Amino acid sequence: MATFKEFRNNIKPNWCPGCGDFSIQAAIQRAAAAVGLEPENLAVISGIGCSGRISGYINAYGLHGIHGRALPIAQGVKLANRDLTVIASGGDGDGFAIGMGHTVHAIRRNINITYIVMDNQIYGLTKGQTSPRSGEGFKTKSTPEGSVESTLSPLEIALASGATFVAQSFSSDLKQLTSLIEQGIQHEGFSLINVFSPCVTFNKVNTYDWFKENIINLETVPDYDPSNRAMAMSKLMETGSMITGLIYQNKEKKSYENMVHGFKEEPLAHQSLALQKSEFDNLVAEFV
Ligand SMILES: Cc1ncc(C[n+]2csc(CCOP(=O)(O)OP(=O)(O)O)c2C)c(N)n1
Ligand code: SF4
Repeated sequence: MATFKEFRNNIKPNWCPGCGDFSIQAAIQRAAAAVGLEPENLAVISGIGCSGRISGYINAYGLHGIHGRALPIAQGVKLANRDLTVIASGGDGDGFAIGMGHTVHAIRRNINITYIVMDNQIYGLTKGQTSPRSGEGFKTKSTPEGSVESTLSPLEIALASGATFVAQSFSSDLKQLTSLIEQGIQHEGFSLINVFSPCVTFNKVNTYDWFKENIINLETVPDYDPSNRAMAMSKLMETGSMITGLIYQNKEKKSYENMVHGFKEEPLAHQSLALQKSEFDNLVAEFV
């Protein structure tokens, strides 16, 4: 059985020292080993951003895709080969700005993949502009007077869109983060895990200390019930989405692959898709 070290490769991440993304890389490697995967069973599909580089830093199948398009690619991979465990990953800009349409529809489609958003509340790669997750009044080069737009609450949107697994964690809490990724992988359906991952270079507001002061771990909330969608929604609204832990899970709903008609047991990736010569000749005959 593979250990987490076997999910490492020899590529040195070029993230800034202290970037929250390092812990997410480690948590994915640990969770993959803990649920018994081998590197050849895992595909990590990412978008574009500092966070998007993660697919190159894990020893598994990987694809560093297009900005905002990690989910369409990841869903395609899973539908073509359901034998693979598929993790999609990217920044809050990637998933909640340009990619938000894909995020909402992937949530309601409920294909069995795990989506890990590395939420630093800023655009890191392009050197520090506001993202939809930036706080109101947040000053950047693109908003020198402070952002006047409302901060997006993607986890509330996820719940309203029929999500079956919603969780949130913090890069500094490797134990909780690893456990949530394990649960996300094992969940049947789409799992969304938003991870507060500080950008130490451009975000001087939402720092490690700021998160430590503002996060409420759901383990400390008496009688919290993650199977209760209304409770999950009200806790998110009450706390400005600052809760961490398993926020909501619906274990009853089947994943897309298990409900859609005509989905064959044999993954598409293993089927013989070549045309017979007679089928090819018939097709050509239609055009000549
Ligand atoms: C279609 C497209 N639009 C814009 C960009 C420029 N761009 C690259 S990364 C990025 C945002 C990065 O922020 P985020 O997704 O939050 O990731 P981070 O770098 O913070 O990890 C943008 C706007 C692009 N590469 N492609
Ligand atoms: S710019 Fe920010 S998000 Fe990008 S690697 Fe550096 S600390 Fe991480």
